[in-house]
Amino acid sequence: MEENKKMKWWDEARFGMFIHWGLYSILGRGEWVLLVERIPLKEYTKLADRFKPPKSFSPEKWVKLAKEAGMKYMVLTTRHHDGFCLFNSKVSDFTSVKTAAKRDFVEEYVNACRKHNMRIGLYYSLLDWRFPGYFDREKYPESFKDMVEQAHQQVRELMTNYGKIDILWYDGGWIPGTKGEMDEIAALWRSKELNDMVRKLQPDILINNRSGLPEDFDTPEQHTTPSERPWESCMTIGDFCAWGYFKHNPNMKPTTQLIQNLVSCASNGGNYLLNIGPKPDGSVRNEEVKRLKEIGKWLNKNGEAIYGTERRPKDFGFWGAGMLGMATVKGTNAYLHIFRWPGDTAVITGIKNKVLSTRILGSNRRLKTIKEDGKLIIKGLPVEPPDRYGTVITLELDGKPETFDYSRIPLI
Ligand code: FHN
Repeated sequence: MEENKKMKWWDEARFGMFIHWGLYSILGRGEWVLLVERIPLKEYTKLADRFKPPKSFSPEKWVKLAKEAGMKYMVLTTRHHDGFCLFNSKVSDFTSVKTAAKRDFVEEYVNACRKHNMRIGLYYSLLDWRFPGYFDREKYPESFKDMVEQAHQQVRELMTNYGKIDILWYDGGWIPGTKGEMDEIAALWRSKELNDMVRKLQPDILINNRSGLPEDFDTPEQHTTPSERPWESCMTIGDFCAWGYFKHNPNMKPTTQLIQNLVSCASNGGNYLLNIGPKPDGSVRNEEVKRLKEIGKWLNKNGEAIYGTERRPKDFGFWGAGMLGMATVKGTNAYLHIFRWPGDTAVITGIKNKVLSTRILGSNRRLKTIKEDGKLIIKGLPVEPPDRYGTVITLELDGKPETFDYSRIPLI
């Protein structure tokens, strides 16, 4: 399939759900707990005896929540850095299938996604902290080799046993004792060989850039810095270090900020992959559910200004990303996402196009718009912001959105 054709659905999706869930969820101190507390492996392994979500839990609950939030795809940690697999593996006994749960959660998740027409992403951590060779490959060369081999085998299993997969989301490619150069990382994981195999098994799959090779898209983490290539920003709702369930996680971002992050991604042509860290029983904490439902409601009304939007032209942010908010564009429409409501009149500078109509998204009422000295003056707006999370004003333009540069023009 042609490259851009393959990316089309992803490019239009703009919003996805990331899920970090595994043994670490039991301890409630984040997904790095094994390493940061240097828990003896024997002790940590025993957590598998307690990882037994109730029968009533089904990953379908996550899928339904993602749908309600307006998300178009999901990415589940099939295995994080602790090596515990949520899937059946012939090359490891440390899996949810061979321990207390006796369930293949990847299979359940994949089936639930298919049932609800949700695009399917699988996260896989290349590194596995259980291997001494990961920490010191000079001292334990065989162990390092085994870890790499395990990754190849397990990625093959994931790409073979669950039907069509839309995204392979690698993580944990970095290796202690290297300079972290991409070429070096790719050589150590034999990533070219690995990804060739993946593409053979899953011709339409999208692969992220964390195996040391650029592949299909970049993955800025906890920030929304755009890149020239396709990109997706992944973020937690709570503190930056808490992807997996962290019981005490007081800094949950407010819904306004999460929506602004989503708009910031869309306005720069990127996707937003927003994380939840379910509890050990699979349930999602109220603070996360509440925010996701609020975003979903907002998207129900304003999705037109997010899904399928294009990377806005350079400099289009001169006004769009200015004092009032940000802009997204689609075809000959520009959408002004007003986060800081100006009152009954909005003054927008820098738009070159002729404006054919101005409306608040979702309303048929045309707003009076005057073009004066290159400025756009939108009149008759409600005095108070119509939407507390962000009101979208749609400008229908006479062509593709264009701006002119004000920076050298003195004030009159
Ligand atoms: O170490 C991980 C972290 O736990 C989390 O999974 C994030 C998600 O992108 N990735 C790693 C750090 O880059």
